[in-house]
Formats: sequence, structure tokens, C-alpha cells
Amino acid sequence: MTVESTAAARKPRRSSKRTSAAKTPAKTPMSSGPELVQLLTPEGERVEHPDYSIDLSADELRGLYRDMVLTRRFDAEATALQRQGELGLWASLLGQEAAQIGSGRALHDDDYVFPTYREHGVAWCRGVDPTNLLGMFRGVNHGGWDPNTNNFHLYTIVIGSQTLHATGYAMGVAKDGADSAVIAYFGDGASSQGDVAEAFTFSAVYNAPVVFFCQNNQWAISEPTEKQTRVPLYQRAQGFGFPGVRVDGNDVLACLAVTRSALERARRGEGPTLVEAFTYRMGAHTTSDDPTKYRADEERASWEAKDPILRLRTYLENEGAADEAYFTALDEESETLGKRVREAVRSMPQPDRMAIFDHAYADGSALVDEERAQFAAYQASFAEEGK
Ligand SMILES: Cc1ncc(C[n+]2csc(CCOP(=O)(O)OP(=O)(O)O)c2C)c(N)n1
Ligand SMILES: [Mg+2]
Repeated sequence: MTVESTAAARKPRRSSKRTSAAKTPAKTPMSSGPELVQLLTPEGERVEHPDYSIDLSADELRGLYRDMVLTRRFDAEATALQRQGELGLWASLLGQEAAQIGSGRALHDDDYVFPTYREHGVAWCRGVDPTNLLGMFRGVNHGGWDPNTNNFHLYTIVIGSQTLHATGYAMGVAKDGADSAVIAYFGDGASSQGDVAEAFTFSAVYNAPVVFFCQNNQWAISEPTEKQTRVPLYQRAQGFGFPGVRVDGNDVLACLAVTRSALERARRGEGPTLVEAFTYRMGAHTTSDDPTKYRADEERASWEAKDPILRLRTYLENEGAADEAYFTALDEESETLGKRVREAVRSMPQPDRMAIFDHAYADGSALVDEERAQFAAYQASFAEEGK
């Protein structure tokens, strides 16, 4: 046998089966499906669900509507401020108001929240002043709020890591014998991070009182959900030994009911739940992103028809739970909020450049001290030149 023919014999044979399997996998069943918990249809019609019921007064319904409208207004203002050069970056929550307000309003004061960087609606529910969120995006502080004042942790940019923080915190809550619950927010993209799998394992094994609230907004920057999972995300929980539920993330009533139930379960000591809020990111990933490069206009348009705010407005109007005067007053309140946010951002003080060294370690570090001294000398050199 010649050298060539040996090499030819060793060459891997191409199997036609294998070739087709190596292609892009068949589309994962990502459409909302019959398993979706819904209490308010996109047309604003109230429907019942056998496992989740909710009975809200007109006042409470108006409250949820107000939360969503003001959150959207704040978000639009922040996007505009970034475009005007007042913020370095903004991550819009447009389209995800119901998921955030529904879950945020399910929380008790003593529950603890671990957000990502997009949870402006949850921050609103926790009573964090919206202008506080903007300092970080303007680069003048490192978070700008005390997590323990509102039980709302600082925004976390390292994808998925907050699910581990939440799990550890929840294990602590259980050891303290407290009856509060913990909620961790994360995205569809984060679901494929190792940290999230570890958080699921530890929380299940230790029966930690934590709710994993995944906002499946269909995209992780330019990567669609099909690139993160072969099964609907809520089904992942089963493999870890705890329940998962998919809720219509654009239905504020269903998000409230499902999250309430999951938090109650955690408080009863029955362990974690995964809630997958099936929703859509209507805007860009951040103001640095251009979604027209990777997704079709028709997709956005199909989700516009499921808008979380419009469907509740239709319901309020049909039920006679809110009149024109109410909507007009809310428009005025939105404008006032927009103005307050604008003015607050423009009057934020310049950042203290040295402060970047202050929060790297709670107890300090020799290396950071050295870097601080180098940077101080570097800054001083400009002052010298100016003399
Ligand atoms: C560990 C880590 N890897 C990568 C990134 C860069 N990154 C920032 S946002 C993002 C996508 C996150 O998508 P998803 O979890 O679906 O959240 P969404 O932005 O859609 O709310 C990535 C990959 C990061 N911040 N952290
Ligand atoms: Mg996403």
C-alpha cells in the first residue's frame, strides 16, 4: 500500500446522515405554545387559568398600568439622554414592562432582588429613585444606590453571575430561619452560562428560597434563543429537580400571579422555581447596538401587537376602571418625570477620578494602593505642565 493510499484510507468518511446533523439544528420549539400562562390576552380580554388566579381591584389595576407607563417614559428619556451625549450607554427595557412590573409588584419589602442591567422596572417597584440608575450609565458612580436600603442589589453586567449571588444569599436566608424570598433576574442568553447551571444545582440541593426569573426576550444581543437551548427554557428546571413555568411576559397580571406563587413556594421552604417570562426586547440591546443588522422588521411588528401596556389599557377602558381624565393625568405625570430625570442627569457632578480605586476590595489591597498612587502622580503631572 502506498503512502497516499494509506492516508486516503485514514481520511474520515463523510456520512450523509452526519453531514445533515451537523447543519444548524432544527428550530427549537420557541413559540409561546399552549403551556404559556396567560390571564390577559393581547386583545385585552381577561381569561382564567386553572393554576393561577388573581383578583385585583380597579385601584390595583390602575397602579400596575401607572407603573408600566412611567417606567416606559423613564426608559425613553434615558435613551434620548444617551443620544444627546448625556449618558455613555443605556440598556432599554422597552417591551419588558409587564415582566418587570408584574414580578416586581409580587415582592414583599423584605424580599431581596438580584438584577441584571436592564431591570429598571423592578428598580422602580423597589422604590429606587430612577435618577440613581442613571449615574452608572453616565459614568459618575459605580451604582449609585445602597443595595440594603431597598433590598435591590447593584446592577450586574457579568452575565449570569447574579444567579449565584442570589443562591448564596437565599441559602443564608434559610440558615437564618427568615421567611423572606430572593429573586434573581437573568436573560435567555445568560441561561447558557455555567454560573446559571451551578446556581440551579446549588439552589435545588439546598432547597434555597430563590425564584429564578428569566426574561426570555428572544435575543442575547444578536444571538437568538435557538442558539442558547434546544428545549423551552422553563423545561430546564425539571432536570435540576424543581418546577419551571412559562408565563406570558407581556401580561402583567399573569407575571404577578406566577411570581407571587413562586415566591410563596420559596417562603414555605419548598425551594426554587424557574419562571420563564416569554417576552420581547422591542429596542436595541443597548444604545451601542443596531438590531436591524440581525433581525427582521416583521418580527418586531408581530410583538408590537402584543404590547403589554396597550392590552392593559384596553382592559381598563372596557371594564370602565379608568376614564379619560385618569389617562390625561398620567400623561402629565409622565412628562413631569421625564423633566425631573433630564434635569437630574444634567446637574450630576463630575466623577471623582480617584474613586475608581475605592470599591475594588472591601478591605483594600496593596496592588490597588500602588495603582492609586501611580494614577495620582499621572494626574499631578498634568497640573505641573499647566504651571
Ligand atoms: C460573562 C459575560 N459574557 C459576555 C458578556 C457580554 N454580554 C453583555 S450582554 C450579553 C447578552 C445577554 O443576553 P441575555 O442574557 O439574553 O440578556 P438581555 O441583554 O437580552 O436582557 C452579552 C453576551 C458579559 N457581559 N458577561
Ligand atoms: Mg435576552
